[in-house]
Amino acid sequence: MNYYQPQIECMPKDEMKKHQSELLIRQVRHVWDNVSYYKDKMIKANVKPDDITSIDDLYKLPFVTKDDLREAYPYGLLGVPIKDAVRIQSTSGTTGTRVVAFYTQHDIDLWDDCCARALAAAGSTKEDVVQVSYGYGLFTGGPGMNGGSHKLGSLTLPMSSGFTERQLQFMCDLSATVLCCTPSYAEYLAETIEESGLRNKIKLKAGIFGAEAWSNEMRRRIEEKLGIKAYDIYGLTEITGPGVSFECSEQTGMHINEDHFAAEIINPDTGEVLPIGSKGEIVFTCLTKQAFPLLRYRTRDICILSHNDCSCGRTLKKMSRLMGRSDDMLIIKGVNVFPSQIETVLIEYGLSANYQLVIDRKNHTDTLEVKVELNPDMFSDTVRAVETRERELREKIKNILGIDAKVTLVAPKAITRSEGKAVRIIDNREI
Ligand code: DLL
Repeated sequence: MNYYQPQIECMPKDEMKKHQSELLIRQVRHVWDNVSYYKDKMIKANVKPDDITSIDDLYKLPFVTKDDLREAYPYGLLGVPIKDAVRIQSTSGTTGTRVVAFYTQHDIDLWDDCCARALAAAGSTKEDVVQVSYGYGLFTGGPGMNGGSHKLGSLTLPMSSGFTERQLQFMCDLSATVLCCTPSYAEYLAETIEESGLRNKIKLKAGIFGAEAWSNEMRRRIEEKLGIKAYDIYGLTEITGPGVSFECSEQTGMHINEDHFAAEIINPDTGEVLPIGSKGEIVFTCLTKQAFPLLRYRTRDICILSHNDCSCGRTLKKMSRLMGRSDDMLIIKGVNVFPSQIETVLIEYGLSANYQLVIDRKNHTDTLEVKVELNPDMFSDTVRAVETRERELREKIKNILGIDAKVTLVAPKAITRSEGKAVRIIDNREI
């Protein structure tokens, strides 16, 4: 059995719009009646539930931001009585703010559905053995993909992250066919499999990797090393967890589960809604969630939305790979630096995505060191050749970002691998 739901995933675009409109009208009423924090925001913005008559009216509603979550912590945005909520999930967030999201059983059922669709789009069926190596517990990765895999009817291995030796033992012994984890952990597992000569013992055919930024080059490397097709999956705790959007076989962006989440792209500086195809911050509205029904949540994630025909037949809008965050901008020596800009320089130069940006402040001046691993085939280079590469990279970074960074090429695997999300920025400045 396959969990593909063509009646929703391939719904004609105008029908989906009508469906979203009905859901939004109901959801705004639910929030107005049950979330006084948001009702106050609506009153301040001079909007009433009756002003929302279709999905085209979404722009009239006020945004919810991380600051709102902080202010309303812990129960201020809860949309149901505590007795009706059955679960929390949480994240520390990139800025250290704790986010606590709530779920009713209905919310968990729809979340499982979203993750099951993601697994099905990657070719999984009930015949598969799905190894879930995202963290379990407060992090949404493990519980989300676990629920999706159950819904699909697949045999599920709830491994959580870490304990790499045990991961590989189960992967081989139980013939896992689908792997779910962060792309950086997938790459680490792939390297370990290669080194331990286990390649012909693994039966993986697909991987569903998300929760952090990764590039197409990294995808190719993982696919090659593991002999699989690697799919991207996106989501965030505030909105539900993994499964907000997922890739299909075309691998040209992630289809959004639009029957549960309405997406908009805005200018992150002005909040203005931008036309489809523009690059900007993606904003989500939960159309069906009961316990944590965020409306117009500003994700800070930068991407592009598209609504072209897809060869897989799905009509759901797609979001591109993330192109950075509007809040991960570093200010180094007064210059705005996005880590993704540096990553692009490194990858275009043919290096791996295993890098770290180390920022220090000495004598009131910021310094940036870019540490990046050499590819194994470059490792035998002479010291002189390595120095030349470092100099070339330094120039490229200076040309693109306008700042002088020390570039240090280190041995393959010298940068500590993470079992969850990769740690790319070490900011030692005391500000
Ligand atoms: O990372 C949920 C998740 C788990 C998604 C497993 C996919 C797989 P949070 O910890 O709340 O939730 O972090 C959410 O992670 O706003 C993005 O900045 C980033 N992120 C998530 N998926 C991707 C992705 C989970 N596919 C934050 N590519 C989001 C790039 C991603 N960044």
